[in-house]
Amino acid sequence: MLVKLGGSVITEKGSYRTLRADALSRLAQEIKASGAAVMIVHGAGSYGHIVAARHQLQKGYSNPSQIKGAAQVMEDVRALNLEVVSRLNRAGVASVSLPPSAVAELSGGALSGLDLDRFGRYNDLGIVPVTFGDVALDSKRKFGICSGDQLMESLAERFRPERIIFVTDVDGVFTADPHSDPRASLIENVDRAALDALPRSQRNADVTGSIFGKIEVMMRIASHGGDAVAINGLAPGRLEAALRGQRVIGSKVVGGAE
Ligand code: IP8
Repeated sequence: MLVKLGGSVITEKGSYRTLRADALSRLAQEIKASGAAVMIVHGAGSYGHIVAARHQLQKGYSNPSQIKGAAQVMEDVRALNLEVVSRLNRAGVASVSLPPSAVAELSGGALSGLDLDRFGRYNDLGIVPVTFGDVALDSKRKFGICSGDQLMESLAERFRPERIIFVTDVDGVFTADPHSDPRASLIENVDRAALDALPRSQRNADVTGSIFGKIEVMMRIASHGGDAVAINGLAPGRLEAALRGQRVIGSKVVGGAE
C-alpha cells in the first residue's frame, strides 16, 4: 500500500508552519492498527507552499534572493517530516525519513532520479520509508520543487502497490470546491470525462499545480494497475478501513491519462 498524507490534512494550509497534530497522531495510529505494509509520502502544506510561492521556487533559480528561501523551505519541510516520523515511531510503525533534497534529482522540474533501491531496502528491513514534498536539485534549473505527487508516481511505478491512497481534508473529488460550494457533490468514480467536466474553480493551483493536475497523476498511477483512491483523513477510521482494503466513502480514480 502506498499512502500520501496530503498537506491539507496534516497541516493548516493557510497558516505558516501549523501542524494538525491530532489528525496526524490519529492517522499514524490508524496505519498501525490496519497492520498494512506501507510506504508513506506526505505533502508540505503550510511548511512548504507559503515560502515556496513567495520565492517562486517551482520555476527554478532566477536570482540569489531565492537561495535563503530554498534553504528555509528545506528546513521547514524537514521539521514537518520529523513530526510525521516521530508520530509513526510512537504509534509503533518503525519509520525512516528519505528527504528528496538528499535522494532525488529533477530535470526541468520533472523527477529524473530517485534512489528507489533505498526505499526497497528499508521496506525489506521492516522500516517504513517516509518521503515528502521538498526542494531538490535540478540539472537544468539548479533547483526546483519535488512534489509528493511526483514521488507517489515514481514509487507506484517501481513497487506496484495493491492500493494507492491519497488522504486529504475532504471526502474525495467533487464537482465543485466543497469548501465554498454547498452544491458540490462527490464523484465516486473519476474518469477522463469526469475530469474534463470539472469547473475551472476546481483547478486553483498551488506551487505544485492544480487539483486537476493531481488527479491526472492519480489516473496515470491507476493505469499501471492497482487501485487509486482519494479519501478524507479528517474522518476517523477511513484510512484504517481503506488500508484494510474495505470500501470507504471516497473517490476511486480510474486509469486513462496518457
Ligand atoms: O505538498 C510540495 O509538495 P506537495 C513541496 O506534495 C513544497 O505538493 C516544498 C512546496
